Amino acid sequence: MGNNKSGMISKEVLDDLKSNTKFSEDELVKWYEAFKKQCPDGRIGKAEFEKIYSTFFPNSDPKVYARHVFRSFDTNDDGTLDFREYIIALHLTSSGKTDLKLEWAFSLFDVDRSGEISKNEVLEIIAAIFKMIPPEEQKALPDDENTPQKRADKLWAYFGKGDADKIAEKEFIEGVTKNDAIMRLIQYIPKENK
Ligand SMILES: [Ca+2]
Repeated sequence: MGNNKSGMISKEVLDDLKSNTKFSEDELVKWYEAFKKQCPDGRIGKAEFEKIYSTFFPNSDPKVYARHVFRSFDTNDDGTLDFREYIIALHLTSSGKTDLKLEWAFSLFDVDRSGEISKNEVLEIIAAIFKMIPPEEQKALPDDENTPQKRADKLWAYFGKGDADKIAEKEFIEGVTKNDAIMRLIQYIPKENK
């Protein structure tokens, strides 16, 4: 991946992105051209990624969340993402419950990559998600979801876990698939993108 000398997006990457994002072929080709202009070596760094992510959330602070999203895709820890990872990182966060999205959501919460998520990891990510919610919208949240701690407690209760328990990937994906309320707790989608 990323070694495309012609400067064109490869068919393999294009097909993959078409089936995993809401983008059309034309849009993806345009995104790719813009990406190559900004990142001629075909890879984007963490700071640049955070900057772009921030433009999608002008009324809140998505930096911490963007950092976690970046980490979840930068699986070899080299501090960069290629075009495919970049597009999926930016847009997997939109609506839907595809397998890819749920596997990714698990990796987002598994901060230390241990293969299980702890309540502390959940709290850390939910706190980052919370920062993306504009203050106006925070005020309108239900009483049992209006702080990161309450949200983490609620999520843990859905899974019937004690504070020291952990959740494995399969259990996490099954839980989220069965319960829409969990999905609502673990993501924030700005109103205009819904
Ligand atoms: Ca973990």
